[in-house]
Amino acid sequence: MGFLENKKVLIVGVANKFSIAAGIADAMHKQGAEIILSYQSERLKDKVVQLGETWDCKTFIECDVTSDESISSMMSIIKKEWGCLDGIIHAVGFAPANELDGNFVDVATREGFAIAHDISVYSFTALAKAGKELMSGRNAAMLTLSYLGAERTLPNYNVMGVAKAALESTTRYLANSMGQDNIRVNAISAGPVKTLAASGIKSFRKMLSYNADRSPLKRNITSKEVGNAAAFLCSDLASGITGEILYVDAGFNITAMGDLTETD
Ligand code: NAD
Ligand code: 0WE
Repeated sequence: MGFLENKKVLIVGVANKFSIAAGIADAMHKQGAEIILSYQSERLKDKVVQLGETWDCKTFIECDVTSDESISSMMSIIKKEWGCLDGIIHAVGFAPANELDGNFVDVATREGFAIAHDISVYSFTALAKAGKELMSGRNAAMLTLSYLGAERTLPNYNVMGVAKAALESTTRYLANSMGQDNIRVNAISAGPVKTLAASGIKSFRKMLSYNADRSPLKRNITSKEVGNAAAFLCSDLASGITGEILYVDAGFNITAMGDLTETD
């Protein structure tokens, strides 16, 4: 028997099989969770439904997280289908491409900042607000995805780093605010994974090998590994954990100077 048996979980952020959210869905399904998937737009529907069927998903809901109305109509559908909710996975992030290529001060714009923060940060709070009633009093959990760029600067991550810092802070504020309803809120800070969101990034392959060379485990991580950690954090095995940022990065974040074999 899996450790997520009888848990009903909403997963927001599957675009295709490479999505981190797909790794999470797979791991949670293996542990016995029932899953509803949302997808950003009609364009992604067929692919997401096809994938979801492999995890026995019965319900698929279109939801654009920039719209309160879209989020609230999604929660109404879940209320009708399930009447309650034990978990929400938020695996959504976006900044306009021109903000992620070049020197931060030169490429940053007011509009890009607003878009990045609306989609990548506020949407987590919006899902919490709309899902709170369905999750209250049932040991529910929320989870979001962050990246080391929240705490350290790295080339080109720019406004997404600023947004991830706000997202990690949001994780703590939501954890504190929803603790009284026994809702836990955590984040996973994942190492780089080749997904759709990573595919447009110049030198992403270089970043993967940089991370693999310098991390204690001497390799990159997989969405499956993020999925297993996510399944744990959303399960009752993690009942004492909230407001936490858990690294799933092969240990990269604890290092400095690597092992010197890469440098002259
Ligand atoms: P992905 O492209 O597979 O997933 C991003 C998802 O965000 C997509 O499903 C997309 O449809 C969704 N999305 C964007 N705008 C939306 C909107 N307005 N409404 C609803 N959905 C919207 O890429 P991914 O790498 O799996 O990204 C998932 C999360 O993981 C993001 O928060 C990302 O920042 C984070 N993350 C990624 C990596 C990495 O290296 N890939 C590392 C650490 C953290
Ligand atoms: O959070 C992310 C991905 C964020 C992302 C990626 C894109 C590409 C396409 C957000 N918005 C967009 N918008 C687009 O138009 N990661 C952690 C992966 C990632 O993205 C980077 C990275 C890493 C790592 C961007 C620059 C530098 C490093």
